[in-house]
Amino acid sequence: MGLSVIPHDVFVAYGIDEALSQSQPHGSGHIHHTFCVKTLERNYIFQCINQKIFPDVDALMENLFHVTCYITNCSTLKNSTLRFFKTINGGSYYTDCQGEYWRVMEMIPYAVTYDKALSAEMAFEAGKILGKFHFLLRNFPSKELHIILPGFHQLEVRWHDFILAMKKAKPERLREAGNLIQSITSVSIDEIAFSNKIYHSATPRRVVHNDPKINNVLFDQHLKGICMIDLDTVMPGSYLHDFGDALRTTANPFEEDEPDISLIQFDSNLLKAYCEGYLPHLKNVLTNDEIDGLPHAPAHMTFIIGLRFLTDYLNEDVYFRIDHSKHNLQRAKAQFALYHDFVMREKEIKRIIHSLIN
Ligand code: GN1
Ligand code: MG
Repeated sequence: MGLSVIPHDVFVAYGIDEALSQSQPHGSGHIHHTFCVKTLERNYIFQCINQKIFPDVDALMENLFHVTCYITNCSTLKNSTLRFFKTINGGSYYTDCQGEYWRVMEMIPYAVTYDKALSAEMAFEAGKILGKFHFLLRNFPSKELHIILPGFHQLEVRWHDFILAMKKAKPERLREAGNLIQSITSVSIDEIAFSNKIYHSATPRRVVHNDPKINNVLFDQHLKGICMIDLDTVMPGSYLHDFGDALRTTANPFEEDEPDISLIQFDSNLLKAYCEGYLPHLKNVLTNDEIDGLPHAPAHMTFIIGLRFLTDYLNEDVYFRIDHSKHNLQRAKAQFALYHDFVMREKEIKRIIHSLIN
């Protein structure tokens, strides 16, 4: 999908005058094509949905309208969530003449996303926004949500995909990834056990974001958090996945694909600030099982995402958008370096969490 412009009929479907608007590509997501469209009255985000990853667009958009309307109804704050527009025919999305699916949402004025936390204050804000999101959705009727991507964070499923990818991979890709594959195989058993505990034990099913990385938090011009964005993966799941994925990115002062892996370490000030923002909202909601799982959650989610990048490298980059042929391998190496640091310093993480919860 090499998309650089929005087709004319999309503007018509949403009743927006193309001649009086300016559009340009927007954001750094790996999945959809996103544009910012500025008009005289209002600015919009237009998104072309990746159908390979989200084939059931009706279910996806139903979830999005359901969750965003629910949040809007229970929050008194302005911009507490995204606002999607319907087409002039009342549709939740539009299919263009090429068969691509488009959705349109309001662009919140002066709101920005960042790929990294620039300060502890920003990490705190990001934590606060996820905490509020979880808190507002704590009584949402989760059975009413469609399961958009089954087993999304289930490591057994991801590991199975990885084994298949290894079997089918080109020899040079296997060779390039050889050392990394060796280094993760020995720890996979523990991670799969942790994942199974989340999926099969008493850990409650919650309504969670499933992709709460730092660049899915919207900030205002004073770097105050506004709301969570990219709600495609909101599904019943575990707080541990969200907490872990948020720290995978927010506590990491390096890029997700940092090429010099010898530098990669998480920053405990960022991690602490995130927890200070997040935990107060959930203190009385979390079960003991969930609290026990929190210190390992960042390592666990980093392992899962690293494995998905590696699998995609072996599969010749069919899932994540890449900038160069070894991009997914570079991402995987960076994620596993971060994983090892999280594991090595887990006691430090536990101390921070417990100092805030007890
Ligand atoms: C993808 O859509 P985007 O780029 O925010 C992926 C997440 C990964 C992330 C890694 C639906 O997120 O699961 O954590 O890349 N989303 C999907 O940056 O697979
Ligand atoms: Mg996403």
